[in-house]
Amino acid sequence: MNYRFPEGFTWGTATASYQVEGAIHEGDRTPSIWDTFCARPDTIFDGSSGENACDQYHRYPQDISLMKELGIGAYRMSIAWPRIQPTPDGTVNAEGLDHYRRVLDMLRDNGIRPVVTLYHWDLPQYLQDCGGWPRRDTALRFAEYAASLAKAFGDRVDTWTTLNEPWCAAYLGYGCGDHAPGIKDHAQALAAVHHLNLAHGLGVRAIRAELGDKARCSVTLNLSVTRAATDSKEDVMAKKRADLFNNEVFLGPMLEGRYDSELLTATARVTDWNFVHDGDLESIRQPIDVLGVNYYSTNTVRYRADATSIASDETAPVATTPAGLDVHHNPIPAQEHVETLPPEGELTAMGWNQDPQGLTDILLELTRRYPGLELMVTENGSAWDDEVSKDDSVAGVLGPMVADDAASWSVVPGRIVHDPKRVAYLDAHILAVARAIDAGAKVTGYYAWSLLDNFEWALGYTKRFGIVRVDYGTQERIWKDSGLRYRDIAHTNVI
Ligand code: GCO
Repeated sequence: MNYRFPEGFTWGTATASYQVEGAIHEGDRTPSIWDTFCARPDTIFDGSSGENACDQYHRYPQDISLMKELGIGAYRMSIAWPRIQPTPDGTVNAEGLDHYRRVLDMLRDNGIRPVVTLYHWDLPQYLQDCGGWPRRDTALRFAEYAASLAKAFGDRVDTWTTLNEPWCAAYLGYGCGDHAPGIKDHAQALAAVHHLNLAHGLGVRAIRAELGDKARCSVTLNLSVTRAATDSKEDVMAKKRADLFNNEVFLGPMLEGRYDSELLTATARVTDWNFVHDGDLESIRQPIDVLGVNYYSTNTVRYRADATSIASDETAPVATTPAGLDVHHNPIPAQEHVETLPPEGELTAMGWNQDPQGLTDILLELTRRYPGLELMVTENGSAWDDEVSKDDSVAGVLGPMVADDAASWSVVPGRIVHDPKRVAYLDAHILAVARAIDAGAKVTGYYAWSLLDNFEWALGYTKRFGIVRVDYGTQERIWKDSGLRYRDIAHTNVI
């Protein structure tokens, strides 16, 4: 390995509000659908919630000094909608804005550009009470929310990302119910898909209406990389069907202003798509400056002939991303003939395969389809069962003194997690980005998921993705080898 990334390539880390902030009762924040969902029995594997998470709401000064130590150029964070508009009338909450203004300013003061996601799944509960994403009004409310942020923050934000992974918000939230708000209804899931697409378009428009064309706008998709088990006509058809509902249903409207007609015919028994109004596709297709790609693993599928015995509403648990989908409880409609094969090779703690080539492939595929489109890898990382070792030679990172908090360490000294598998995953995937750039993809940034171990949605705190460990008892941050490795890469720009 000895690849030097282009001058100006951005090394970043990513988190999301509900996964790291905690402080759910502070600053006049009201509940999001995730607070409600976590409070229901048997929704979260370890019975936990984002109530405390990594306490970044209070500890952001320490976390920013940690990022500075890492040498990263950008922080991909998200804003909690119920901190900004806590009440159904949509009044903008000054305390919510002030909190994020302080975070954004401190990032800037430390030379770290904020890449801000407006929606990383924490929908205000009051909007779900009116129907949530299956209801058109939620998209209109999102545009108002986006406008209020653009007005308040202006050029404090480097890149505006409307949505994170609408795939998960729609299909896991409304299709199989593994995520908030926990609804199992394919018709609602498809309506949610469309209204999330609409929210993206209206959101970009609202941001540009406030800030003009100089506002750098994006959206982050978790595009699936699905391979056909063989090149038989049937298996290739199964792959196409998976691609249609995983990828095309977002790329089509957002980048090309259209829904593939097969989406409609394949779901005729589920919905008539009457939620798509005249002019919607025009609204959705807004020019974006950069597309965010989240990538973890790949799927292999084959054609399944006998679909008759498969009930679409069975309730066996499934993995929380496209990897490892179980057709018996598929969050996505019209997949009866698509069988996902068990993943192969050494699996991560999530049960996902490791396939760095898939990252090169998706970046090049996007480049082929949308020549010149700027791309950034907005999430990539892996969960492993980490263990902490004592090591007196490990230096800490001192953060700013915080008056009422004795713990001013950003990272404590004397302890470390040796995580060779996460290091190997990181290296292999960064190299995969390098290969894509070499082959012509315009990739301008890579954001490691995640800066910190955090609340992994339905899996609670049982899966650790951080390049820095969090001790949830004390909120101490502890180095991992992967964090130190990433620090080298960010400082040298070389893999
Ligand atoms: C995701 C989310 C992250 C997850 C990560 C690991 O986009 O699914 O953006 O919040 O924690 O992907 O599963």
